[in-house]
Amino acid sequence: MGKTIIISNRLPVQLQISNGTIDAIPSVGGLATGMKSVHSGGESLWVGWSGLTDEETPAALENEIDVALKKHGCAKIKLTEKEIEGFYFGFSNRTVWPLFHYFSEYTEFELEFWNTYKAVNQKFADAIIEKSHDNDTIWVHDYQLMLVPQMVREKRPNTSIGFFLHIPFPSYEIFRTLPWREEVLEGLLGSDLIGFHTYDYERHFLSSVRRLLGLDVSFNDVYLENRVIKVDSFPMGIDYKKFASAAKKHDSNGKDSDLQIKLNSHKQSAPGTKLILSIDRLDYSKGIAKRINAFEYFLNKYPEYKEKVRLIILAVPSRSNVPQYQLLKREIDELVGRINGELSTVNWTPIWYFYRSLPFENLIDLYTSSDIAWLTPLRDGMNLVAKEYIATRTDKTGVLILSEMAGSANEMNEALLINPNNFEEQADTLKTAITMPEEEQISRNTFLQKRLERYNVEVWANEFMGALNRKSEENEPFISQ
Ligand code: ADQ
Repeated sequence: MGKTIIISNRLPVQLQISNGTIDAIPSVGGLATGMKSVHSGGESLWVGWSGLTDEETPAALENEIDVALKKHGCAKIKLTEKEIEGFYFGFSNRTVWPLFHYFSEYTEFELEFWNTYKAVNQKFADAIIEKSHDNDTIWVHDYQLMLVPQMVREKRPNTSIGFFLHIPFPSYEIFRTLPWREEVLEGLLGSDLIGFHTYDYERHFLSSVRRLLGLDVSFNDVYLENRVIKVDSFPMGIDYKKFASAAKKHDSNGKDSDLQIKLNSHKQSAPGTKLILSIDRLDYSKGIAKRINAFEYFLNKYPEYKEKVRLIILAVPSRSNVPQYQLLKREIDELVGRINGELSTVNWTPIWYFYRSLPFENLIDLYTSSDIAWLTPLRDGMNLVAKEYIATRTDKTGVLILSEMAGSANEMNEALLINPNNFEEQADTLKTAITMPEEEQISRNTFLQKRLERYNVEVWANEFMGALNRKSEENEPFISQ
């Protein structure tokens, strides 16, 4: 048994350069946490971009950077500004991201983006080929690297390769519009196992494989001449313990953050007021602007809730180099300004809007202080915020309103599920959430918490790896023929 090599666009550490010294700080994101059980001391290697372009990397520090990364089991891929522009901001985020989230009107089909995407995928593949052996297991992550499995397979036909897509795989009717659709499918089919968050994404992928490549597909197997590829769904979980225990500690230690003090004073000054929370990256797929419009619709339909509810919007800056994201930022700024301007009273501002990334402790403050979480993505591969909110509700109260278009809605039937395009339904659902008896909240959340605790992110990673190992063993006889 060889080692495990994980490949993702970004490494699970952030480089910090100050006064000529380098630090690699581990990231706290879900993927980094989930992979802990797979990416463990000395036995595995994580390959990805460090977050610094070649132009930003001081030449004198190259070696030190490599040493700092090595301590975390990481190795970097070097990318120039131009490569990041075409590969990441271009093909990944102006072609694949909008297309796979059903925003056809935002999708740009630029040959130059595609060519850079291919070249950068080849760079990743070359690095893996150089660093791996035949008996290693390779796990490739996400939409930025869809060509890597086939590129590695060409040079390492016997290596076990898994791929996991963190975003939706769209229906055939959407996917077929991509000029390079066959190449993308062939890239993915270099894997032994291809994983998606949901059964629907899996079916969409298989349907595209069958219709565009004419390959034999039976249940969730794709038949190639010399290999059978397994396609399956692995809904990603969260580090349940981390969120639940942070929330417990939060309840018991007396020290409050500034944010928590503000949240407490809000509760004291306006008893009975409900806090409604939404947290997302600032991304058009998350439906933030529609949510704000739906909130205004709700306040007009049920004016008795004016001064009784407050919407907190926490939007994390994201991809601000891409024009659609700049437009969205402006749209949200204007919407919040207009609604607050029109509806605020001396005692009440309907919307609190934060545009920033917050430390983990503050996320917990918000999750634990909010009576309702309202998440309305128009499309979302999974949506981990929904799961994190439920995990922090230590007394089991709280109501989750969740878009049906989020992958997580498949596993969270006890939440109030809504269509984010239906304002009427959302206004009524907000009312239901505000008036939901505590026993009902507790009963719904009891089911949700049990499921999230059981199917946590570590189980997710282990199940994927287990399935990949089984698949590779099954493929061995084909390979040795
Ligand atoms: P994202 O689109 O980034 O992920 P999501 O799954 O909701 O969406 O994860 C966001 C993460 O960022 C959460 O863990 C959350 O705690 C954190 N976060 C949000 N706001 C923050 C803030 N202000 N400060 C600090 N942290 C914040 C992609 C796909 C999703 C899929 C995941 C995992 O788009 O559909 O669920 O990958 O596969």
